[in-house]
Amino acid sequence: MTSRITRRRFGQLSGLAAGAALVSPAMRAATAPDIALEIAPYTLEASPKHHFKTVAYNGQIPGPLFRMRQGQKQTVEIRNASSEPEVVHWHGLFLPPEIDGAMEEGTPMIAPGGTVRYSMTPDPVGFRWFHTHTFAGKDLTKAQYGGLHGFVLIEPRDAPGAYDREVFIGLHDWGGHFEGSDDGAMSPVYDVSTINGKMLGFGDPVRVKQGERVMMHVLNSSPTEVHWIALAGHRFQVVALDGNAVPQPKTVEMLRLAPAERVSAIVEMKAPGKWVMGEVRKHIQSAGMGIVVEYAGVQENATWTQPERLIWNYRQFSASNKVLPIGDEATRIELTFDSKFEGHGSEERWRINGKSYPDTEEPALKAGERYRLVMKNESMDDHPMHLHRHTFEVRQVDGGGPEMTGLRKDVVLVAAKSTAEIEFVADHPGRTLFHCHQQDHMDRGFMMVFRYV
Ligand SMILES: [Cu+2]
Repeated sequence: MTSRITRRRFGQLSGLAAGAALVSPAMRAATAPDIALEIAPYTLEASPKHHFKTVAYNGQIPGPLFRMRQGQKQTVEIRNASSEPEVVHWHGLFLPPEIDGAMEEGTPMIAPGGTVRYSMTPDPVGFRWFHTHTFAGKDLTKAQYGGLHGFVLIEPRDAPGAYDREVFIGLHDWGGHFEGSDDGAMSPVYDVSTINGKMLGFGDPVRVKQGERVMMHVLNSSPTEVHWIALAGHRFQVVALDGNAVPQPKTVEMLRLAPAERVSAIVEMKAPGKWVMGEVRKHIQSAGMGIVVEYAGVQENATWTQPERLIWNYRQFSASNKVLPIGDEATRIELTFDSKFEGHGSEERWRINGKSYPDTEEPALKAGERYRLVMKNESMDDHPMHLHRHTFEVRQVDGGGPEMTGLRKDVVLVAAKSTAEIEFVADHPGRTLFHCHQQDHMDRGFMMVFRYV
């Protein structure tokens, strides 16, 4: 315990906002928090031959799973035992900006050696997650590249799920370096890809029994990569996207997850054997992105079957046929995404309406009003756009088709050279960050803040 005392630095009180407080050892001893996080150096062993020196939550990757009840107050204590300032973002929760976990909203950073304690009220119900929200720049071991992430499940007060087992699956990519792409700009590429911190064949298998219905909560915590996941011999009944129940559950061959997206899907275990669940694209599965799903009592090698095509669309889960409610005219906010080439061998500068953060516009929202973000992506890249502290409805993707309803998310992948439209009600006053979840893009200006007036 002495190490805790010597690491404390009283000079770091500045910048602490309401709701956060430095904790004395006496206070800590008096009441144990519901949620305790320690951020500290860690070496990940993805396989005996692949080690990554990084930083982790509570000495594990992925970090811990926190189960919470909706509306039941949680005390949180975060100790930063790393050598860099840190901040923890609660992704998909409706929290005040002081604790949401983005300095752009006003959450204070936790200095090295510092501890913060605050309380939060978990909402909404569903599969959420937490992760670091720092800057990496050219250092592809930092921020989201470093794999600081963990799972949150906010459970309703009643209603047990219609399944026998829950499994949490986290996708990540490691060992990134910049490489020039066709257009001359630099993008990260990776050496190793993992599921729950392990390369295929090196982690514990997911153990199941015949006849079980298994709820798979899959999170893509990759700093920059979209991933496609299949489970050989099985199909996924998708019941929730980004933790929110979909209007039309659908059974699909594979899942597509952009960075920060989550899919919750039920798998019926009715094909006894030993199977690979992993990236559909061979080179990424070969780089490690896979996990074995093993039925009880089966002795054989794990089997993979290669799907021929990548198939996914958001629309199939929405209630496209529903008649839209009358009179919910939303105020349109037009946002054009593009990038500014800054020379061969450089990363581009990302822009929203011609400006990069911190110079981006700060659109004003009125509490209780409905807004439609009309996003025009003029770039050659797909962008996973994330709105903090709110849930939105996906209304249009890929530039057209009938209006979609009922598909509630907090990240939407806006395809290259395409448009997408989302709507949300401004019901959580306070500064609200909106950004591309690709770490290299947000680091290069792809962020803006909405403010309430
Ligand atoms: Cu982007």
